[in-house]
Amino acid sequence: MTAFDRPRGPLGQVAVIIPTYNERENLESITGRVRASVPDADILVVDDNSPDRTGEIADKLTAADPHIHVLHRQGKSGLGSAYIAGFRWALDRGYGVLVEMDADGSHDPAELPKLLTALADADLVIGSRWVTGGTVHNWPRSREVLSRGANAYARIMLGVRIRDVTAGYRAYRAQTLRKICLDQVLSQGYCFQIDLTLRAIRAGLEVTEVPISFTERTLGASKMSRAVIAEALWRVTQWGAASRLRRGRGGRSGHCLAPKNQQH
Ligand SMILES: Nc1nc2c(ncn2[C@@H]2O[C@H](COP(=O)(O)OP(=O)(O)OP(=O)(O)O)[C@@H](O)[C@H]2O)c(=O)[nH]1
Ligand SMILES: [Mg+2]
Repeated sequence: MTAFDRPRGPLGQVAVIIPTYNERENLESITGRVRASVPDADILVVDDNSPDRTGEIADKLTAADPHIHVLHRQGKSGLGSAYIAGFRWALDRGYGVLVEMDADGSHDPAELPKLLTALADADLVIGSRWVTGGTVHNWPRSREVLSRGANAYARIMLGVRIRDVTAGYRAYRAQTLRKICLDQVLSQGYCFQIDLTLRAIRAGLEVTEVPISFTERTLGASKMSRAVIAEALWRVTQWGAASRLRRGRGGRSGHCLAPKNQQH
């Protein structure tokens, strides 16, 4: 039986995790759009004490709607650690599906039902810009080159078939996150997405891409930086070299092998 044929249980309750750092212009709109698109889903905002007081807006939304929750953290600790904190919150409360979504409107909540439908036959669904049917709006040529280049490099170095391994619009089954050793994940920026994809693939899980329409933010500032790019480049190179070395020695990937803590 292949991973694809393996029967999977019902999806269960959905938690949409939205990390925020200085997203006050965007938060109310994105939560409203999620609520309209998938009314049964709950939302968890993970705010890192945003100086623009996004956290206060999250508190107001939480007070007005029992489907919206907020996790306040003390200070900016990175996208990866915000998602891990959000995953733990949702896993502890028994949610069956955990969704990653940016606050800036790049990920269209109207496309969430498509991701959830695909999750019926998968362990992780990635909303992909770079499969047939995927589109990107309002990106300068330089961002497209960067994203396509990063994906090509990751595919070659890591030997994965995923077209958009850095994508941040995703739906995980809770069981997937339980299997992939979250406590070992140290990656932060785009690399966090690559790291979790690689762990899912190496755990023998089914990872599927569905095309999405991605739109660059119109409000607020990007948190993308040279450090984020450098982290991804460095870690992907390390992981690629380590897996080549393992293959050369006839080693095998085990349940929790990928990517090992000491390789970060
Ligand atoms: N809690 C938390 N959220 C963060 C942090 N860094 C980024 N975010 C949020 O993560 C999401 C993605 O960040 P963006 O700045 O949009 O980064 P990006 O989408 O990779 O880059 P752009 O395409 O330029 O927008 C947004 O909702 C941010 O507010 C952080 O350190 N902590
Ligand atoms: Mg963004």
